[in-house]
Amino acid sequence: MELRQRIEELRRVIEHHNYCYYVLDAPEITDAEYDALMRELQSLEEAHPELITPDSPTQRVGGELLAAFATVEHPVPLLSLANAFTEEELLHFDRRVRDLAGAEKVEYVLELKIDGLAVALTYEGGTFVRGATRGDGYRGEDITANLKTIRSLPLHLRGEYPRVLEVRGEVFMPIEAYRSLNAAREERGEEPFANPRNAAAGSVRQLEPRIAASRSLDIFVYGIGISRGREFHTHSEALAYLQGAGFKVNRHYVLCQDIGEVLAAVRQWDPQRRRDLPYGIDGLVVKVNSLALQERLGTTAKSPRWAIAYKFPAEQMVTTVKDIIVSVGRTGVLTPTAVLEPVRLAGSTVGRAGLHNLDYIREKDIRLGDQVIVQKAGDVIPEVVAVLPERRTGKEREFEMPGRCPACGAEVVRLPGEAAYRCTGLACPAQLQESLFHFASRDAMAIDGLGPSLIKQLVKRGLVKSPADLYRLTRDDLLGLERMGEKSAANLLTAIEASKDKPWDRLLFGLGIRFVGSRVARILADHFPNLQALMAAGEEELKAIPEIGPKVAASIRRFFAEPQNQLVIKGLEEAGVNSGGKEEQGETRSQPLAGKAFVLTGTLAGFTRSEAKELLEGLGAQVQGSVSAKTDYVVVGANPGSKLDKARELGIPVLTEEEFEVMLAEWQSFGTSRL
Ligand code: 3BA
Repeated sequence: MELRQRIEELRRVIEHHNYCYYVLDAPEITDAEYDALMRELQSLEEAHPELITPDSPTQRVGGELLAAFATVEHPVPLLSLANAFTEEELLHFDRRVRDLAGAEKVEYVLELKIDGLAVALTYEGGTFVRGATRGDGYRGEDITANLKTIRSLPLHLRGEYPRVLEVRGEVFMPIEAYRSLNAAREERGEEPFANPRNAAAGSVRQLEPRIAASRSLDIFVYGIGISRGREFHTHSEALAYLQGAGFKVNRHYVLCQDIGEVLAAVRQWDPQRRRDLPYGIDGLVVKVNSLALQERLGTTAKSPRWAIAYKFPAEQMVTTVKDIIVSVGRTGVLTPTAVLEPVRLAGSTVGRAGLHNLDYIREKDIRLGDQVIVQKAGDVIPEVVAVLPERRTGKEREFEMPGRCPACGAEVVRLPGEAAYRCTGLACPAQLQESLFHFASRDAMAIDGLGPSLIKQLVKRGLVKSPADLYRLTRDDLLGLERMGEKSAANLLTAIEASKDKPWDRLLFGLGIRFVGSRVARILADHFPNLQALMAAGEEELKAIPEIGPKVAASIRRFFAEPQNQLVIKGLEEAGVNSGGKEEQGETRSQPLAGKAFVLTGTLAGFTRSEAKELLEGLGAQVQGSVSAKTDYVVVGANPGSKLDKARELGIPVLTEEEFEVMLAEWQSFGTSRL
């Protein structure tokens, strides 16, 4: 047989046996037979490396060590799910759906909510080409190499497939694998993972695919984000298709004729049945079955109106408060935390519980040494819900807020009208550490490897006094730190360097301005060409932006008015961190669209949103996050949102993608002909 043919046949056969073993859980051959096939393929590929393709089953393991994950823009955002905590809230959800639909009853699918990590998998021409984390829903990280190590993830779709298919699912670590991983970690003196979800997240985000490969991850898929070349009519049809295409679809989903059937199915999931599953779930998901109705219901800013997560009631345990410790946050606020006698609760070991502030401790009358009821629901921080005063021995002691900051010794004050106590130390290392940690965090500058213990050392040695100092660190600075080898130092410097090119809304979020979360940062970055323009904006101009209220506007002004902050920003810009580019930059180019404001809505087939934005901005236009009287054009893709209605209401010209493309070409040639 021809070599090429044999290789192709081996790949087909191996994939088939992967499917039987990992998806169907019904192997057709022995491990030894499987290994022999794999070895034959490996040796043929070794002898003919030119025939290796990225979709060969040999390529699941052993990708190159990565310096950092690339950012992936989600063409269709991965929205979040609204929550319901009671049956009443489910009934309310159903009433709203029926009202909006004008229907007597609505068909739903009830699914398990797998406690893992949401990912999007892209298949082009039936082949797996890319996988990304959900990230903030709009942008995630490219984790293709690590996802390929999951044997139940098909590298090729079975049967007929759409040209482009983007599938959404949840990567998780089975409970068994989680237990043995933690046992092994503890044996090596490493910190165990707090729960299977963290273990899965930590593994998927390993820069060393070989480590990810050793972590027995698995995946269930539950939805389709994009399908070009095939239409679906119901969610259950999509699930059936995904199953047929070779994916693992969780078998516990049920099609319900109305909300009554949903509630009956929900009641089946008592704590015992939940514990019997070999993987963790943190609730159930109710989804409208008809895709036409889903479309009509649409989405709110954050989540679809056609789906809701039902969270199981929190589990509770009794334990002892051994101590109450105080930590200092980024804004100097002192936060008390209860140190507990560790207890098993809702699938993880709980040793700490958040206590919010002194008022909370007084209100619940929590004392050192008290027996308390702690509760934990899903991934939220455990809390102390009540004290058991009848169990007091008289040895319990009241907690007092320290008068001086535990980190820097500066005076602690309580501002009038605030529940919080704050450290007044301008140079408080705890505040600095927290702001650096936030700056480096995933949704901000995503500097991998810059964790809390490293930041602590950098601050303690005076190497870093502000985020700008991170960009002045040298290899020698790092090599002088504890537990820092050549390789980690090089990786960290690469990660710091790479962070310079992040979109500037991340920098803005990373600065840690009060009330400026990642969403507000994105809105601001859509509105202003760069950080300098934002810094120059007055409070009125800020308030004029839809979604920016007076509190946020005042906080932004206050932050930028502070000379210390201006200095840090100058340092960041001098270090070459992307802050949206200099305004003068455009002056050398022709800018036929200078002064024009655009809004993009819906999914464009030909470009990602950021490509379209870049093109427009390159021509001098401004791309806004929402439609207002100041908008000049609205460009609509597939499934446009309420922005389209708003544009029509205000009589603003609406461009289809084709019209947009034609005009873009004209504008571009206009631009060059003038050069
Ligand atoms: N179904 C998580 N979101 C889910 C598509 C919607 C959705 C989930 C789900 C929004 C699970 C939020 C993040 C995300 C788009 C993923 C599920 C699960 N359905 N079964 C309705 O098992 N954890 N998560 N957004 N895809």
